[in-house]
Amino acid sequence: MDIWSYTQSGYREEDTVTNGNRFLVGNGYMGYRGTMDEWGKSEFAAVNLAGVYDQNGDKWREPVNAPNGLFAVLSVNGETVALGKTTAQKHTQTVHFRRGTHSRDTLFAPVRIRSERFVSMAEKHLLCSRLTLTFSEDCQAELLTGIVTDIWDINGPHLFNYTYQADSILLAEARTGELNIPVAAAQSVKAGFDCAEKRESTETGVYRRLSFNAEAGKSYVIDIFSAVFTGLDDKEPGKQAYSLCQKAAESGFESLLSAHRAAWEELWQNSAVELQGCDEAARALNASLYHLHSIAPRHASALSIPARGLSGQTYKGAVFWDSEIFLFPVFVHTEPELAKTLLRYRIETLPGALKKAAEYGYRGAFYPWESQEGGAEGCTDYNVVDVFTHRPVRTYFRDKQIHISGDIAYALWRYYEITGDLSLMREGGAEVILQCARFYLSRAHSRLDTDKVELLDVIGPDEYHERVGNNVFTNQMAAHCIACSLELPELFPDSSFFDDLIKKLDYEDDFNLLKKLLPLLRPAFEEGEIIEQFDGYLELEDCDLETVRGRLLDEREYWGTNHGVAAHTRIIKQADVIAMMALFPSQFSDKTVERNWRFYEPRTEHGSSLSSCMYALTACRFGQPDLAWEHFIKTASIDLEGGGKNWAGEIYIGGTHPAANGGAWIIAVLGFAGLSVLNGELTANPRLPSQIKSLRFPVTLRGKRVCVTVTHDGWTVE
Ligand code: IFM
Repeated sequence: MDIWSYTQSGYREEDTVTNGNRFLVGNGYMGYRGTMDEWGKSEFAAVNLAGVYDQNGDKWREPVNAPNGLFAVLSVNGETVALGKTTAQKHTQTVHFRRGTHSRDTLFAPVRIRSERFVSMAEKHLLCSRLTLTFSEDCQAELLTGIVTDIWDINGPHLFNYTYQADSILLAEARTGELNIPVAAAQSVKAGFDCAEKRESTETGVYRRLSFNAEAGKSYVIDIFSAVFTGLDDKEPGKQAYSLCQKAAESGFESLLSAHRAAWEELWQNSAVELQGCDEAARALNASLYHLHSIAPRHASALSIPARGLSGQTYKGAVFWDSEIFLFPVFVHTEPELAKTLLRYRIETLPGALKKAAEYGYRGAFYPWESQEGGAEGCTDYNVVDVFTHRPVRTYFRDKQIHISGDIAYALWRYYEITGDLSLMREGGAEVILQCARFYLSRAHSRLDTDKVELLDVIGPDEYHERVGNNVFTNQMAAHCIACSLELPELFPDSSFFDDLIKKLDYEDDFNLLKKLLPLLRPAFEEGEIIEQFDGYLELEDCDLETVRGRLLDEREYWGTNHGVAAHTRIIKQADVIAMMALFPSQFSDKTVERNWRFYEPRTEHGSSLSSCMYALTACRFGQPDLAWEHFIKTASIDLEGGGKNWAGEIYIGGTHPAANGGAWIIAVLGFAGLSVLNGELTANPRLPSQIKSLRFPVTLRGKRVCVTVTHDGWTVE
């Protein structure tokens, strides 16, 4: 088995959507779905842009898809040749993880079409594709290629007032509807043979037709380059796109590919985990890291990663807690600069969080549950559509999932703990922590009849139980955030930085109140107890998962909300108490973790791709890595298998799964190898499952790369 690529043979129409995700190529600036060269909007071809959003009317706000400049469809003797419409005798589609490319090889009766495509890791605005056409008979061939502007959108269209230019470089320019952001795509081609060229613009884009007399047995190579710029990159995106395409054609495919491959190779040098003992797992882990690298915002200084990466507009292209809890750990250990980029996004979007808190009548920072640019809340009050009535259902993710602020504070604190670097705290991280703590201060309820302080009416990670009281995960996150805020002064003993900040935020009284609040809010746990997920959880119906699943009337039905099948039972969507234990390992004994694991795991639907990672990690911690294995495989292979849920009620939620991709690395490195880094000091505590012989992986420590090797007999570091 080649652990550095994944190939699918044969064509099945029903795989179109999943393959678009599975075979995605990207570079953090944009993602190109794994579709055929000749496909368009009906096959969900898309060039998804990071960080550019638009709202059409009162539809959901979502990221913008750029015009597709790699489109190319062949006609042979006047007949269009297209997968899905023309019968293919053989067809394979491959994603190459190490080189960061996509390829297809399709044999139709008159022609074999091969292509190799990449979104350049060396030049963020550039997409490249090489088409090789080999004919089995002499014929008249015509390749229609150009920039398609009639593109797939879930809640679009988003681009208006197109203008086209059709000289040797094609150019399409438009503006977004809501914020009037210019978006431009250009295309150039280089054909390695003589052909006649005609150009045209139509309602669906701007094209060129390359016609030639093809000879049987001969191969014809055409290189296509497309560049995308927006008004967020440059004042004249059209000019930039045009000139980059010109340069790309001059440089040529081979040289652009080699720069791209070198950039990918460097990423792998910093991150590849060599897993010996199970090739399938090794490949799934490579696939996971491949997907993470393809969407990591290396081009920006303050940007985060949407929950479905750059695979489309699902989940409104929004950033969730996934970034801090499932992606940040990978980057802080392998590429700390990128971890900073993710966290700077939260620092920069603090104004959005302050505004959201104020809208709900609270003080401090209440971060968006689904964060878009500038910290705009993308989550709506009606985030699910009922499959029976087709009506939007009132959901409470937006207003009640208050652990989000604590999750962000948690990651900021971890960044400091792991790296010992205070720069992020100075750059605004400390202010974020203080504002998040202030939010919990204003959100907490104190009771007059007891000295208890509570967080009522919340949703924890288990979204199937809405509006519960004292979800322990939430209380623990809030308490941790407050504890961090109280520890902040110790980080700056000799400077006026902290005092100035307290003054600026008028925080003195709050600081004193937080000192009182912390012991009242912090959950207390008894050794070995089953921790109740929220008040009253243990009084809910205790039935098994299959019983609850059997109550579904429609497989797309949403399990949560008032009427959902799980809401009145102990069946939970995803790790909740166990997620807390995974994040605070020193606070729970192995015995307590194992008891709770064995209680909650059978009651967990794992309806979220975030769930298994937490169960696997904790199983390693209590010394049962074999219990973690299945969860690891499920997490790591999610995007190869096309796993995960595709529907929440009638809302499509498919795409790639960055949190699971990060989760795969977390299980391997923090779980199986038991890596822990504190203040630049590294230790490991190997817990390898029987399927794995050894793991070898790089970690970046204070700017230096060290390599850790873990076997069943111990560990070494070079
Ligand atoms: O953040 C998650 C959430 O925990 C479960 N639903 C999907 C979201 C995005 O991945």
